[in-house]
Amino acid sequence: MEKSPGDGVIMELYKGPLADSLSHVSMFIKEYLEVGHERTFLPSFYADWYSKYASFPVQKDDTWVVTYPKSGTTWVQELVWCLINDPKSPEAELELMKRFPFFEIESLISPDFDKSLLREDDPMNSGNSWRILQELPAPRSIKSHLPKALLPEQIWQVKPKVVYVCRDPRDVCVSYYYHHVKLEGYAGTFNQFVDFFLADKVTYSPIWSHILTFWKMRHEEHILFLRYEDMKKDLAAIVRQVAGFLGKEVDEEQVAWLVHHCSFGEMSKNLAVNNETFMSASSEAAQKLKFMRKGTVGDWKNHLTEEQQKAFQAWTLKCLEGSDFPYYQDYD
Ligand code: PPS
Repeated sequence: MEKSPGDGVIMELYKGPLADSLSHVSMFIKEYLEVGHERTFLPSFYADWYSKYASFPVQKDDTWVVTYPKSGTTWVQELVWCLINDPKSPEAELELMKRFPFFEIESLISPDFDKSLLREDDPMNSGNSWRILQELPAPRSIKSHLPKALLPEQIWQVKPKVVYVCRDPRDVCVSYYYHHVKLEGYAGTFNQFVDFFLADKVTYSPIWSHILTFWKMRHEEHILFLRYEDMKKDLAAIVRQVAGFLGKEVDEEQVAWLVHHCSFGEMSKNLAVNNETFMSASSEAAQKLKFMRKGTVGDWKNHLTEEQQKAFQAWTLKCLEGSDFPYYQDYD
C-alpha cells in the first residue's frame, strides 16, 4: 500500500523485523503503516481516514489539545474544558470523549473488530466519534495524538488555539505499556515493549519528532507548549497560564477550585474523565489496572533496568542532535 507524495502523503506497510511480534501488541491492530516523512507508525486502516482528516474544516474558535499518547492529555483536556465552559454545569458530567472528542479514534480500530463487545454509544463504535465531531457546537474542543504533519491542514491557516503537552518519554513508555495491557490486550513483556518503543514502532511514534515540531513552534501566538512535569510541580501556575492563553480571566478562588478539580485524586474519582467506562481487555492483569494509574513523575526509575536507561540515553541524544530542547536528558 503506497501513495505517491502527490496524493499528499507516503504510506508504506511496515514489514520490518518486528512486524510479527507487533501483530500481538493490540487486539485492534494487526498491521501498521509508516506514514509521511517522519514515518509515523499508525494502524493500517488509518489509510482510509487520511484524506478526511487532512481536509477536516477547522474553526478559529476551536481549541485543539495535541499530544503524543500518555503525556497528560486527559488532564489538560479537563482543565481546558473547564476554562472554556461552565465546570459546574450538567455538561461537565458528560464523558470527556463526548464533550471533547478524540479526533482520529476511529482510525485506531479495525473495521473487522467485533464491536458487539462495545456499548452502542461507545465513542469507539463505528461512526460515533465522527458524528460527535460533526455535531459538536462551537466553540469546539478537540483532542488529537496526530503529529503536526497529519493534523488537518486548515489548523495552520485558520490558526485556532493549540495546547501541546509533552512528558518525559521514559515515563510515557511506562504509562503506554500499562495502557496497552489494559486497553489493547497486550500480553507481551515490558522489556519487549521497551524495544518496540525505542525502535519507534508503537502507535504514533516517533515521539521525539512529535515533541520537537511543536517545541519549534512554541513561540507562535496560537500555540501553547506545556510539560507534564511542570503541571505536577505547580498546577496553579499552569492554570493561570492556560487561562491567559485562552483569553479567560480567573480569580484566585477559581484557580484553587480548578487545581482541586484537576488533581489526580479528584480526576481518579470522576467518572466523566477517569475512562473507567472504556472496555478493558479480558486478562486479569488488565482488569486490575486503572487508566488513572499513578500520575507521578519518574516512575521509569521503578521500571527500567540500567541497560534500558542507557539505551534511552543513547536514543535521546541521537534524536536531540542539533536541537535546543533542554529537558529529559538527566542521566546521572
Ligand atoms: S491518553 O490515553 O493517551 O489520552 O493518556 P493521557 O491522558 O495522555 O495520559 C495518561 C497519564 O496521565 C496521568 N494523569 C494524571 N497525572 C497527574 N494528575 C492528573 N490529574 C492526571 N490525569 C491523568 C495518568 O495517570 C496516566 O499516567 P500514568 O503514569 O500511567 O499514571
